Amino acid sequence: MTMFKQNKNLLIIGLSFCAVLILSIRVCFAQQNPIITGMFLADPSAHVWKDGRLYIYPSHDIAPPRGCDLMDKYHVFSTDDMIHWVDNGEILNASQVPWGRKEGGFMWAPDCAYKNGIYYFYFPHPSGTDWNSTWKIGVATSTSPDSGFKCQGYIPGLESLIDPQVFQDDDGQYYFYYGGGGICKGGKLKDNMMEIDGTMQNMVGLVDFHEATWVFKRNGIYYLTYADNHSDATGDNRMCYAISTNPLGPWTYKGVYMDPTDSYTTHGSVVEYKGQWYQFYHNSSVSHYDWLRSVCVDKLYFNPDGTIQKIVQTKSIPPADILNSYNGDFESDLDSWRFFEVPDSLGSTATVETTNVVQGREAVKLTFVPPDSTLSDRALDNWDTNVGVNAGEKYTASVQAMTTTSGTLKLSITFGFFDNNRNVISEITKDSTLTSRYQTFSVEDAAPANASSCWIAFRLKGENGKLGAGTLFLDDAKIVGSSDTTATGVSKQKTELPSGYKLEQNYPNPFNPTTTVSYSIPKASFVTIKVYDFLGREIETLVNEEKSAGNYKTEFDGSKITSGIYFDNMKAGNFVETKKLILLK
Ligand code: FUB
Repeated sequence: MTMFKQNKNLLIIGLSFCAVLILSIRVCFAQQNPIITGMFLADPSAHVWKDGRLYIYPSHDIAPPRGCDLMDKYHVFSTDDMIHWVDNGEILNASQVPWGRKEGGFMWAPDCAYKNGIYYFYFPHPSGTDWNSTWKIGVATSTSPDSGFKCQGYIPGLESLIDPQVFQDDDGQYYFYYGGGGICKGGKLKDNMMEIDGTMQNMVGLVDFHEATWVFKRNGIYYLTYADNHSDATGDNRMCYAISTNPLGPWTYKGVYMDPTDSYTTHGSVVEYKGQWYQFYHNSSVSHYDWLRSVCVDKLYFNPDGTIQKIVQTKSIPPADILNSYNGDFESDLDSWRFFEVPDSLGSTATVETTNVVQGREAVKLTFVPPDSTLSDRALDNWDTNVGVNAGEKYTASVQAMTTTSGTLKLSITFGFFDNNRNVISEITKDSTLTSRYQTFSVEDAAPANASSCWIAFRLKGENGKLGAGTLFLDDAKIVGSSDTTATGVSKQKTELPSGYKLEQNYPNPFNPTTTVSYSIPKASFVTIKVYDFLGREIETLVNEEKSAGNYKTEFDGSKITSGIYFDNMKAGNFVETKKLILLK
């Protein structure tokens, strides 16, 4: 939020598969950051509930990344191994808050507490158009940690502050903390968990407090962690902490224990799970925007005297894996792609992040800094490909594309034809505005009389002065001919639509290491296909997007997991189907 920079004192301020145990499977994935890349999330509050799972309650960043005003919902995620994370779905939306500001948005850092069979979800949300002076701390309750939350109202009598947190002491007493813009307060919660017992007190002894209060207890010591006021040279927040022998202080400042990430804000939670302490936090390593953040976790260690060791922020997930989490494989009917670096003389840089596009294994990510408003030889092009065409026939060149900077960038597709001597005899270019979801973009053209082959190129276009950088994700590129007598390398156009939903048995099966999953949908639907191991742990999302009616296929790559039985599960509307996959190495 630029407003943060302008005034520090502003108030910021399973699936249950009944599978018979046939083979012993060990999943070999290692934890990498960010832990969730399919959506932008920040401010993770972590808790271990009575079912033995660890849950995080983050806030949800929304594109375009102009600040925190668009944040309008909360999702819950959970794990039982710190590696496989399940999105348990949306639990609350700004539109469901009866007393909330009419414009919505501003669903900032939340927390959750459990007492006597009820989960209490605390969230900061303004009650008026003047958001900065009308914050309230809402309370929604449910009997489940990840669904069924209903707004009950807000905690009465509080100041307009943010970032609520609830801590339960060993004697069962619950404490409520919140704060921002230099003020941090705490107090006891009444038995009803929705009112303060007595008065809120200033948390005395904190140094350079900014926001993001989190209190926990270890070996009789109370710890209060928080974000400081951007005092690092980069201007980004650091995580600090203070300790006390009393849950409401006074506190003794102990210093910075986490350096800034690559994001302007920092906000985290500390939790012990299965004998290991963890620090949850966010960074901007996927988007490179301060306000499109991603949730991370790292181990937290204590010295013998109880002080906290500096958090080592593990490296971000490799680009190829980020690409997989967006949309799976690059199913191109084309081959022999080549890439262009933007010449330095233009003052721009472009990078292509993919392991092996030529063999069609990954989606393609192009990053441009800054985006260029002109068309020239950059981006992704398969100029070298000799996709044969029939003179006079109509062809459709298409690709699925998305950007994380919705609405401000354009995808430019150029589709052209060569003659026998590889002279360009025609080309057309179409620009379309990109969104943060994959959409299919296409260009149609008829092959001229002397055409012998065609090519397609994709470029990212920005509007100069509007944005400093951009990222383009591409998947599923095709050139499709309109007749049945298509030439080499060009697919036939399909006209028959499926009559029902169907998830086909994968082929081959058993497989090693890749297999193709085919599916059909009779009408436009949001389709999710996920792969699970036989204990119901999610291994990979193959499809998670709106699809138009048609027959599709996607590939599952088992090269990173061990032999065994897995399941792919498809959901589309009310349709659900599961098939068994056997990986034999
Ligand atoms: O995510 C919105 C706000 O940014 C949080 O409430 C603050 O802690 C900061 O992370």
